[in-house]
Amino acid sequence: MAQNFRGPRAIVWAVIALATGIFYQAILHNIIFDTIGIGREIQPIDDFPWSCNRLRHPLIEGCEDIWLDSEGRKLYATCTSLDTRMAWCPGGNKYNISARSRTDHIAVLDIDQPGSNGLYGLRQLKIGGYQDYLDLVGFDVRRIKGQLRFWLVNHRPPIDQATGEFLDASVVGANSTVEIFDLNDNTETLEYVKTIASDAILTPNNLAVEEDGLAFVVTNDHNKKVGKFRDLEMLFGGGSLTYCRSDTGKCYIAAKEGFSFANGIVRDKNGLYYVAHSVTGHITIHKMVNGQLLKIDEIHTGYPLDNLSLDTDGNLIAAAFPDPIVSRKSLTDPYNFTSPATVLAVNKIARQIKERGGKNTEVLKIVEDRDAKSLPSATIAVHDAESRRLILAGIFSPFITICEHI
Ligand SMILES: *[C@@H]1O[C@H](CO)[C@@H](O)[C@H](O)[C@H]1NC(C)=O
Ligand SMILES: *[C@@H]1O[C@H](CO)[C@@H](O)[C@H](O)[C@H]1NC(C)=O
Ligand SMILES: CC(=O)N[C@H]1CO[C@H](CO)[C@@H](O)[C@@H]1O
Ligand SMILES: CC(=O)N[C@H]1CO[C@H](CO)[C@@H](O)[C@@H]1O
Repeated sequence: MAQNFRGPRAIVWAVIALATGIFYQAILHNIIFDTIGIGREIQPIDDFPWSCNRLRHPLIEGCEDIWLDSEGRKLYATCTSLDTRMAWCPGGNKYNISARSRTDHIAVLDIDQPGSNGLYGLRQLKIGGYQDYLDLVGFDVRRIKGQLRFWLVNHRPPIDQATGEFLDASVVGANSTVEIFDLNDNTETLEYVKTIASDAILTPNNLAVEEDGLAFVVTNDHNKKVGKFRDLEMLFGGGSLTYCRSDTGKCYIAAKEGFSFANGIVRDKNGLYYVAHSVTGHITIHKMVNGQLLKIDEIHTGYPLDNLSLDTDGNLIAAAFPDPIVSRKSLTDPYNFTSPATVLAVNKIARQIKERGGKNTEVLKIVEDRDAKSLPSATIAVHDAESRRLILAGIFSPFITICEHI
């Protein structure tokens, strides 16, 4: 009998070994070396040619996303109190609706005028024509006929239509929508235009708007709004891209294979979309073909990534976590604990992809802060090509940082 079993058992073990090998290659290797970062050298900030300053004010706490108006020379940021971020953060499985401080707002800074207090005239935009409260995270902006139009991801708490009471968000998830607003520059008021609500806007993290200001693409960081096994998506991947039209309000899922916590997204002038995968550290490049956002190439950065931005010279900037284990600590005690941060750049990304392909694309580390001296626990970095400054913010950071090139 024993003889008889040897054959099948050997096959079973061979299959397990093979599967483990593949798993190791595909996933574990990635987790150990890219996600957790064993053996990665983290450099002190003094190794880099930047002089960095922290800006502290309640209006620039918990800024998830920032957008630089390089023409109007203003910086816009979606911020709220850290207490809110720790209570209500559907992407991070935090669902306590009542613990929100309801202070979400868009902060504005005049980026070329530091002023006597060094806060760049910090203030917040007013909101017009919108009755509800906004729960802000990622956003994008386009200048259309001289006016700035904002697309804001809004993690609305779910509401029972019959009673008007909140539903349990840990059971049904957030009711995430995209809100469109036009900025009235004279009064600094965002005037409500419309809401895009769709089942395809599932777990939105960030979005990128097309040049024409009509179509936009949303990253969903998970496959499901809630659920027992949602965290396993961290290991086995999850997420998708949703394509929407601002005019018709129609949305559909336009790519769903091969994501691992789809996070930041940007679109370049040639119509290519770049998507950051937080867990694997890959940046995938997508092109619209027959209504689907086809993956045409990818770049392996070797770092767990967060949000992306493109500067006016076509350089891609990525905020990365060099030490995710320490980063987790800064999520639970963000006032007292800032995690190390890394900013990566892929210069002239469109040209590099075209000429060398994703595999041979050069990924540069432009600044790193091992000792968390100056940078925030950054989830977004933008580069102002005109003044050669970097601006960094973090969803769980009580300040933002501006770095000048020296
Ligand atoms: C939600 O937050 C409120 C107010 O801070 C608190 O009283 C309550 O216990 C929290 N609920 C849960 C489920 O953590
Ligand atoms: C979600 O928001 C949309 C847009 O305001 C609304 O029509 C819908 O009823 C909301 N659904 C829930 C469950 O809150
Ligand atoms: C704008 C944007 O993509 N923000 C994301 C940055 O990363 C954090 C942490 O992963 C996400 O929660 C944000 O949604
Ligand atoms: C242990 C510690 O330093 N706690 C501090 C963390 O930050 C908060 C808010 O600034 C302080 O009140 C705590 O004392």
